[in-house]
Amino acid sequence: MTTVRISELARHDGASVTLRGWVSHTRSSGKIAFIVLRDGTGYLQCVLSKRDVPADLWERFATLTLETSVTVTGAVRAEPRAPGGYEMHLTDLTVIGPSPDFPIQPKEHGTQYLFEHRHLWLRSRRQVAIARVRHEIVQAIRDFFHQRDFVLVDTPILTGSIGEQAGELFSTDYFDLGKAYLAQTGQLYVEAAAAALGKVYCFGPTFRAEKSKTRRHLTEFWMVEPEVAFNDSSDNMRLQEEFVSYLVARALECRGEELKELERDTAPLALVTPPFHRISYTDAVARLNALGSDIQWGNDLGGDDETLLTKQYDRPVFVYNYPKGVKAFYMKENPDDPRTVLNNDCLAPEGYGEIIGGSQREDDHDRLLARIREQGLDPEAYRWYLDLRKYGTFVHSGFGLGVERTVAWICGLPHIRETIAFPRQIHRLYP
Ligand code: NSS
Repeated sequence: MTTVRISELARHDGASVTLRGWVSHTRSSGKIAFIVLRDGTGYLQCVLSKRDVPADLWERFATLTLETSVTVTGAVRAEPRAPGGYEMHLTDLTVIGPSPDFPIQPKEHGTQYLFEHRHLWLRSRRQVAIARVRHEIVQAIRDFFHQRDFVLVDTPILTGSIGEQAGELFSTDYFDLGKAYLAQTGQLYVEAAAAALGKVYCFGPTFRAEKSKTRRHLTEFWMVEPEVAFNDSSDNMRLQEEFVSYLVARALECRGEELKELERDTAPLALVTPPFHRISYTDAVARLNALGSDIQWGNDLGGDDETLLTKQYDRPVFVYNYPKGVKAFYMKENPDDPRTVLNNDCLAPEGYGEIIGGSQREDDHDRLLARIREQGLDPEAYRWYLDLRKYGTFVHSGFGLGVERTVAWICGLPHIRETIAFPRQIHRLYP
């Protein structure tokens, strides 16, 4: 007997095959019984007729509970009314592992309870759909950069130089060398690699000991960070809009089923094409004030400001040239207005807000050193980074896109914690 997966059933129409999976639903009229099985590739309705099967097989059906693992054998038949378009008429059924009192039942469970049972909750339809969309986006990220001749450079997770905010570091003892920090970004390292290879990117987990308990923050998240030699801030924004549009188009093209399962209205996603809207920070503050926000020039945009601003636009918007005071030391000063830097955030529409932070980098050795000192960082830890400005300095820029925020937006989820299998938050380390 051929063993197949549910996604392959179309090739076996009319044949008798074997399948392995978990019970996601059962019902019986007393004469006919139905089992909905899932195997990770899809869902399949299995049918059992009391009249046609041996008595022991019929009795075994009665022992099936939610998430029992089973092997089933039967004839595959096209059935337009069945989910997936096929049905299996069972001739055999074996229980592999029973599942008494599965903790997640088809009823309302609180969020807290579900996250405590995340290891089991992952099996639910919505969570499977989210995992597949995430997978597609991650694959699309790699494809986008590969097709454009970027070289992947893996950057260290244990680092000595602080990449973003000193206040949000996880640290650990590192032999005789003092403290090592878990990377907040791979950026400083891809800047070095850009001088070697021209167009590079890193893609991995990053860590921030953020005290923020918002729907947009995790303490461990995945970030992709391209860095391009000789790109200025405008080139950088053009790359971002092409990239984000590519990711959205790919999800729409390849994960329509999953987005439907998630009840995502895809109409706003279909609008995501270049060019995105562009507004300077200074104009954004004026706009926000007019909309009722009390943000003052010099403050960073808060979550509510981002939500308010993105609701004014039908596609993503770049907010560029923020005040120097709220941004990282490595951003290049704006020659036309030295109070600001040549950076941008990319805000996703429908209230989602920031998914990308990017900038042109300070390429002047002395200015960069001054910024490092101003921020109270130890110049010694950045000697290697300053070297990049001593030996063949070059205009360069790059950005970081947060995978979880992007997945939340594309899936239409209210919170980013469901976009990663095992989210890490201030109050969550298990499972
Ligand atoms: O801090 S960023 O704005 N920018 C950087 O880390 C730069 N070093 C990137 C670069 O230019 N190479 O973070 C970038 C993105 C941000 O827009 C979010 O989408 C995401 O990373 N991000 C987060 N996602 C989830 N949780 C947290 N805490 C978080 N922090 C940033």
